[in-house]
Amino acid sequence: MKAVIFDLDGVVVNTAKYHYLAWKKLAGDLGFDFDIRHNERLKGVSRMESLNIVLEVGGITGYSQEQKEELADRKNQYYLTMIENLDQSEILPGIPEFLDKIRNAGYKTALGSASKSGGMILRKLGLESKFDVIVDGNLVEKPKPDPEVFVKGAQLLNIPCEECIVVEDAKAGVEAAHAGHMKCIGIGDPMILGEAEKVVNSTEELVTVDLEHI
Ligand code: B16
Ligand code: MG
Repeated sequence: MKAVIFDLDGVVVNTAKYHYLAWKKLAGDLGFDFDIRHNERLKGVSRMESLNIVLEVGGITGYSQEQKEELADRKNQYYLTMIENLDQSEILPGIPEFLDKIRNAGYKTALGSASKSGGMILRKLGLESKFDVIVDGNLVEKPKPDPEVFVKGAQLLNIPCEECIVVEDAKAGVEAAHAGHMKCIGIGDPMILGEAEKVVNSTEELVTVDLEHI
């Protein structure tokens, strides 16, 4: 194995809660409650696909493409306001140590995030220099579970996909890794991420994983 490709939201930083709160606020504007129970479905999927899920949960149909774009933009404005003061304190536990450990061991590192704010968030967290390559939602068109975001990372690193390991917290991301012929370490619930080669409970456990035997 030569490289580790990191999802951002839910792996490097807990922005998932701000995505959730921003969608909840939008749902409030539209007159319904978006409950945390439905949030798992939004993880790792694109902004527009997330909007479709939120509208489905609210039983809302009939919006034009233009109206949907306005709603997605509005949610993004809520989200950007919520993450304005994001800083290093929100980096998930063990991530800086894991990055240092694997980089010292010679692995290359990449970000592979569906979020258009991915690069900006890494800068806010002061982690930009820990990644050899940064691929975010601005560089790719096809949302996870399409492997494009990870394959692009491997290409920019100049490393074959088969020698890359993806770290993901979302089912769509595990599927994307496998579609790209990469191995995957899941962070979270084995019931949801069971298809990953290895699942750990939290980011803190990443340093204990033997990357050559997953
Ligand atoms: P944006 P990841 C994903 O980030 C989030 O998990 C998902 O909830 C979000 O809709 C998507 O990015 C797009 O984000 O609206 O900021 O472009 O997990 O791929 O790092
Ligand atoms: Mg994620």
